Amino acid sequence: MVNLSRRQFCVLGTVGLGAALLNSCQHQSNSIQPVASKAVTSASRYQSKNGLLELDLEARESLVNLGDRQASLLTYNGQIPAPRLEAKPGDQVRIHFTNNLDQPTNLHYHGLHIPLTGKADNVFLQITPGEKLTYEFQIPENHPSGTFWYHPHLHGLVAEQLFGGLAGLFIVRGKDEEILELQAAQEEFLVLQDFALDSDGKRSSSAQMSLMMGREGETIVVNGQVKPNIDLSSGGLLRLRVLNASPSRFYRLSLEDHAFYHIATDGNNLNEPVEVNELLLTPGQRADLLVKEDKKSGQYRLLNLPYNRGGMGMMGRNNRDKPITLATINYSSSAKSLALPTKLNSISALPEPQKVRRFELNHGMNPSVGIAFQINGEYYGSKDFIDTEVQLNTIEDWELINTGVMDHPFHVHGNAFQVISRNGQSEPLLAWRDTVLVKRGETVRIRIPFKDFAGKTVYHCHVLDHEDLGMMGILMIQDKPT
Ligand SMILES: [Cu+2]
Repeated sequence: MVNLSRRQFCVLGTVGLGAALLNSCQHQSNSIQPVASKAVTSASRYQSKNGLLELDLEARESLVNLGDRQASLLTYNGQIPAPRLEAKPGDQVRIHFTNNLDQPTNLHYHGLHIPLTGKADNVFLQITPGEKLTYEFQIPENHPSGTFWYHPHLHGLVAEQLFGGLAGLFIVRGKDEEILELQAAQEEFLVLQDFALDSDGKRSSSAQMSLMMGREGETIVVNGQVKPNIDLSSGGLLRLRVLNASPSRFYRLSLEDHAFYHIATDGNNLNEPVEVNELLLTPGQRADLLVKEDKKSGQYRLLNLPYNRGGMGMMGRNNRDKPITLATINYSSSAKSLALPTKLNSISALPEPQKVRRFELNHGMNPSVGIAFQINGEYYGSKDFIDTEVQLNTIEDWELINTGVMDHPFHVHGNAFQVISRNGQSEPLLAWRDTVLVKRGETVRIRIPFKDFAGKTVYHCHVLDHEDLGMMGILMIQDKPT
């Protein structure tokens, strides 16, 4: 890796990082003072040690450098993106969390298969301003290796807090990552976020119309940088681990003159690499992509291609009508040619479900806020009972029917699922996902095994304004028949 600033090095630090340098990056982040007057942009990573991942995490407003300007954003530990957390299956996780925002918040561990109750992945917790809470949970021994993330999930404030910047990666590194070809690849993490800022670098408030569509900002950043250059040290194989941490913006990714080899959907490896020319990443989703550095030396733009996610009459708009450069990847070709992995996982299709349910996604009216986004005609909070009750250790098919005019990426907390069909056509790709796009007019059937953890959680649209405006339901996983 060449031409990287110290900050980039900390952000992009890879397998080869020396312990001393890593400590230096962590020390740098720990030493940041909790004041909004100081510009800080460093991002760090925390790794588990002797089976424990322990850190202090503080949510607060901070000044950060975005490209050539300063912005006042909501951060964890003053950083955009938030520190990258890395743990192994079986590890204990202890996060000493402090809320120094001026509004309540909490933490959701998106995609992790961990307890849904207590001080774990419990979205019903509410941490008021000034309050501290220690999150503590164990990552199961048999947890898949993969790309997960953490962000706030307090209903009504989720979009605003994500759009403020609160998001970070949570990487699980287990045995299924010990694939020689992957270990030989150069690993880079790309956290995609967008912000709406005024001329003073303050966060602009969103108009009601844009909340209906889901808010998007004109400033797009990759790892907190505007159009960064990613310099690769030598020709070979590049592994891009991409997170869409935007509250609403879709990213239709492509790399000039290169194909992607898609190796993981959300938090799980595919069985083998799948060659694609582009990849659509909706809010909440992650993708792991290999790129062969086999073209001539040069600069290749990572692009966000146009995508129309629908709209409501006059409010509708296509988000962008021409490609946008997200980052530029630079490499010098060499004689070195690294092989692609051939086998990455051994996913088998789930057995037939015990139950089938239907969920219709659309919008309607809520007397108190106007337009509400709904699941089966109900908006979140319109009643105080459980929307969906399932039994632990059963498998269900959920038919997700989008009868509205906008696309909705659907996320289920706690348990990954397989997509069975779209509009009645079998899904060709056998994969685990935790967030799936249901395009307007589309019916997507997913199959979910409810495993290991009973308790109350949620499912919702991951266009987070839609979630905040009601497109969420409560899921109760019962551990014995009632
Ligand atoms: Cu939606």
